[in-house]
Amino acid sequence: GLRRCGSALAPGRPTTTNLLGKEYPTDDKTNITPAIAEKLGRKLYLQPSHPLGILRELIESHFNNFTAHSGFSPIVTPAKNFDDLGFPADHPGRALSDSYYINNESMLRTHTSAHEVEVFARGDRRWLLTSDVYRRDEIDSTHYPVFHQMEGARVFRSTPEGMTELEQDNARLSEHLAQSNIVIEDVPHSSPTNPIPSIYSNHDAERMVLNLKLSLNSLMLALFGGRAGSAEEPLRVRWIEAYFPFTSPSFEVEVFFHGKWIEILGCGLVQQRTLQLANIPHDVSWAFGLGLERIAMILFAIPDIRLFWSTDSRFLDQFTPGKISTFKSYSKYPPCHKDVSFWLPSEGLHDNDVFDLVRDVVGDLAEDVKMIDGFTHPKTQRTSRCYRINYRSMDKSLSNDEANALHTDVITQLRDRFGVEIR
Ligand code: FA5
Ligand code: MG
Repeated sequence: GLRRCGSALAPGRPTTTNLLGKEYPTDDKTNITPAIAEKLGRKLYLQPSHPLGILRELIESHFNNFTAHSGFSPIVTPAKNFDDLGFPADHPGRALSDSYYINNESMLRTHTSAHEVEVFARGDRRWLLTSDVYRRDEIDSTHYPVFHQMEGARVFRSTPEGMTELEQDNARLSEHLAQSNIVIEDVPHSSPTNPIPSIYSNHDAERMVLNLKLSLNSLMLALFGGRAGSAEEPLRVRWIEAYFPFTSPSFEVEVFFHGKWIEILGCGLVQQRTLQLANIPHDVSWAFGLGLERIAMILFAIPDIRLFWSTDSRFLDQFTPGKISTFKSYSKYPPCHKDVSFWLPSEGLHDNDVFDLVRDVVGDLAEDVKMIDGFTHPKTQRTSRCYRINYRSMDKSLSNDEANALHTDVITQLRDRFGVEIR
């Protein structure tokens, strides 16, 4: 956790922070909160009877000839998370409002792609990597500042032999999919807005994108086939053109579930920069990154993303290693809405600062937080905002007194930390 040592330069900010057993100096970039620090090292995805662990093993057994990595430290340099992957200097993801920084030199990875260069550099040619990732974001039933991703990649030699291997694999996968109850809405393998980089010949790139699509469609079938709807209803998968700085062409994959399209993953052909930094400039690769919670919430019918962090046996005891089962809600305790209105400080305040403060002060007792009103006074030019916080425990009924006490803490901290003027 964060240790307050009292610095004369930055009163109130601890001078060091201890994360995963190591002491890190803090500085003007530090924005990691104790609520986040506490999540490091939980390794939910390694617990065999946790839904995230069950899902990880399912995907690893589907890609059974891939090397499965886990346990890479979440603390990385901004260079690994952004620069090495070609993120421009002004990319919004780098902002303090979007990412957690420990100090100027280190941050919490925002995606598993942060490890692409080092895993390619080890010489792994088919690999998976699972880990916790961290993003400052809104608070609701599908967003949590810590979630889990799995990265996967497959490297090919851009030689005639490499491409023959690719074609054989494409033929095998196509045959398997042709016999399955799956409907795919496809996009072109490339387009003027989703171009093939010059290191790839057009012909090789087309075959690699096909391999990527076939590999991921067959994963979607393994995960969702038979569970998407009734037995007669096919699984519907939709491919969409996307953009990532480290792949091109790039795509997103969505699955139709309970009447909605759900974004499952991003993927594409790996850009030259990554391959060069990894010392494999003569090879080509595809890569994907998928969100484990998104998939697990569907497969296990888990209604709220906070549940993954529950230590309540009524949650944990429902799951069996190796098995997808339907979660039965043991509680829907009454919600309790409370509003807070305030004038912003002159320097303004980011929504994510408010959300993070709520998580920090009341932990998982906040179910969602919404900005419900905002205006600027025409004469004074001061801005007012009103946030509605929905307090609800997943484990017990919260009394109105308890909710009031939580809300009072939030208001006090908003005033003390951000200098807002409560209305
Ligand atoms: C990425 O993170 C890229 N690194 C993915 C990638 C890897 C692209 C390799 C190309 C090659 P994105 O931010 O879209 O992309 O996140 C990927 C997936 O993580 C999403 O499709 C979604 O399933 C999941 N995800 C993203 N944000 C959240 C969130 N706040 N909560 C839960 N899951 C999320
Ligand atoms: Mg996305």
